[in-house]
Amino acid sequence: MSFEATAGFRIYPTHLDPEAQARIVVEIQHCIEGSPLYRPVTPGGKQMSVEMTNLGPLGWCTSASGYAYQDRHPGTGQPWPDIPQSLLDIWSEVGERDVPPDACLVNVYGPTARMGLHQDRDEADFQFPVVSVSLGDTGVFRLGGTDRKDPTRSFRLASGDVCVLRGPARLAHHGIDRILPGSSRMWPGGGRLNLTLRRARPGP
Ligand code: MD3
Ligand code: FE
Repeated sequence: MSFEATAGFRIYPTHLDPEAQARIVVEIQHCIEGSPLYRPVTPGGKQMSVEMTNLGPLGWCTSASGYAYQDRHPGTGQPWPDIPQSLLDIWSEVGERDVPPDACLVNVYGPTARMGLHQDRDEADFQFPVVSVSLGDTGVFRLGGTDRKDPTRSFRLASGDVCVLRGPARLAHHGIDRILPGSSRMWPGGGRLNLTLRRARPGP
């Protein structure tokens, strides 16, 4: 089941049952062992409240020198772990059948973490969708328009929800206002895990 919440923004509520959610949580925990979470610094010099790491050929990184997709973990210097097949399957089912994602950003939110309103525009081709998988505590997600001043709407993203952004929503401003601590026990110790699958490079 899915519905188009607004043009180009499709939500698949509880797309993943609790067993599938738990399997992905374990896979991500294993990935994090070799590719540890870190707290990035924005080009403005502020520490983000969200912890991040990446999977796949390319990872989205922010540092004092700007935003970029990079092929190595900035802390370990190692390539990012592969994107698990479970996530590739979700992408081909709800996102894009013919071209695989080459980047998966892992965001971990503690009880007070948030993500300010921004656009995702570091990818080569905005024709490709973005697929997001939410696990653990519910996130209060805000979606606006292409113009920063456009009106915004708020949606709750709960554990197991998958959403797809394409077309008019692909360059919309968006962010996470807050999470609802204690709303799920899926992420060990509490908190919210968001996995964002993207195609960073041009298609083949
Ligand atoms: C709307 N992450 O990593 S996922 C991000 O929940 C990011 O961690 C949020 O925004 C999170 O950049 C939101 C949902 C999402 C992902 C990509 C989008 C919404 C989007 C791209 C365009 C418009
Ligand atoms: Fe984003």
